[in-house]
Amino acid sequence: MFKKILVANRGEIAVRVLRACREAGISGVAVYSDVDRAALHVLKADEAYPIGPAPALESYLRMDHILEVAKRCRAEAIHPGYGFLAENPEFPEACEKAGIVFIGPGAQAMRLLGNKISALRTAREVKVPSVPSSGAVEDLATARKLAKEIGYPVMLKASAGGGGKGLRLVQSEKELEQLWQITRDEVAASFKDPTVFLEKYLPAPRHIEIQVMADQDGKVIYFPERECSLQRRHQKILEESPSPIVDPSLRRRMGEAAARLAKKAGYQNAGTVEFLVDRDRNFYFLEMNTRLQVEHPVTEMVTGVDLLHWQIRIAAGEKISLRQDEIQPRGHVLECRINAEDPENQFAPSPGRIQCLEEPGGPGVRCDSGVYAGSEVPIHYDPLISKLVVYGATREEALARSLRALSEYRIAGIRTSIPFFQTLLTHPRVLAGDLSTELLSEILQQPQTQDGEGWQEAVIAAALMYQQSQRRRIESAPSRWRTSAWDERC
Ligand code: MV4
Repeated sequence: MFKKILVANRGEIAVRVLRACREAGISGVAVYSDVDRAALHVLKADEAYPIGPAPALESYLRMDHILEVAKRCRAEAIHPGYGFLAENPEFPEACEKAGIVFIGPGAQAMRLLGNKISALRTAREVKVPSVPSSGAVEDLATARKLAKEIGYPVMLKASAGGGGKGLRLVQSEKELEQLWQITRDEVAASFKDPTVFLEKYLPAPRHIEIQVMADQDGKVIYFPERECSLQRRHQKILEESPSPIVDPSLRRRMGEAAARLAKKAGYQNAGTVEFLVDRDRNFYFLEMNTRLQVEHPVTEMVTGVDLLHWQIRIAAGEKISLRQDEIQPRGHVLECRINAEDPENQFAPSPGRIQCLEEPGGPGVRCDSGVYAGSEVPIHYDPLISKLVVYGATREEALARSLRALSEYRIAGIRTSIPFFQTLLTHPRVLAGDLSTELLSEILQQPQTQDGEGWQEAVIAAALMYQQSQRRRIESAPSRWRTSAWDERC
């Protein structure tokens, strides 16, 4: 086993990895940019070293600086977290050259799956369903022809895509003509690989993903699904497991499909296979994320498996000793991503010093945080400051507990998305589990819509569990949730 691991990240995920190291008796090394000198991940580490100025390009994205630190402090392995260098195949290559283990997949699998066209091809080879799509499209004439074959509406996508960049819904040939060059230019400016392709558009799907874990022996296991349909600008907001629409048969079919793809790609370590699921519960492969994801605690809490523990052991060459049939969802888990942003001002970033902080606890509550009272939230990075992950025996209990935990959560000095979640978790469609990737923008456009059917029972169940006294407060303005005594002190 490794004696020392360097964490090439910051914030809550760096803290998460450092906790896993401490539990395993491994020394944890933090790296930090100038503005993160006193960040929580630095305080939680056994050693910490500076890697450059605040802009990520000059610090957390500097492979050379990070590898220099790793060599100097004799770290045997590097955990990349998510974002930054996590999905850059040049990083595992550079680690290998430096004789350091990269805790994640190999560069080859990362390249194969990072390219959406080759990932789709690989999926097809192992009979993982996907929506009808084209291969690389070079010019407008070909795009016209292929779009007609697929049938409108279609989506224009970047093969190197991510974060919604170069993603366009195209309703007609006329629109294709208008959008073709704009999209091509945008993709060429955003990615090294300018390739675009077309896909049949699936209206209002759910986004459901499968966590997989593969060891160096080629054993692949899959975990119960996470539903991540509630997103804003391609950023997930709320995640849960199990999905309200997945039954044991669909869970097994999606899991086996994900495991087949991982195996075919020669995948190693933790990864996530994303699917779109339509109203008839057909699932279609979307893409594979070659990293540990933000929402991994949802899977940890619903299965009791420590994913970091296995990531580290697999990277050290250990075989997975878990049996597939041991991995079952138990109860229900919800995760709220708490961002330093102002929900009353179009979710504008809200950096600054955290004056006071009171994180929730109690039954079923796990708060994976990257901040402390007095710490600074820099403007330079992702706005995620913590994840509120809540377990309940049932979905209703998880909802009621999440609302209880949100009501305990106090952060002074910056704006956060906490009040927004208090509204979101009482929305009829959310209470009913009637989710889609388009729901959040519908809610934001018209906050009090009450459409959708069959939600009444769930509303009543969750609301009753949450107590009558809280009900009035849920319906009132979010800003009224603070106690004045606490506010005065902070
Ligand atoms: C789609 C789709 C509908 N049909 N592809 C968005 C991000 C990128 N990873 C793929 N995305 C989508 N691809 C087809 N053929 C709808 C989306 C989509 C979406 C997917 C998952 C989660 C949130 C989303 C929000 C808008 C659109």
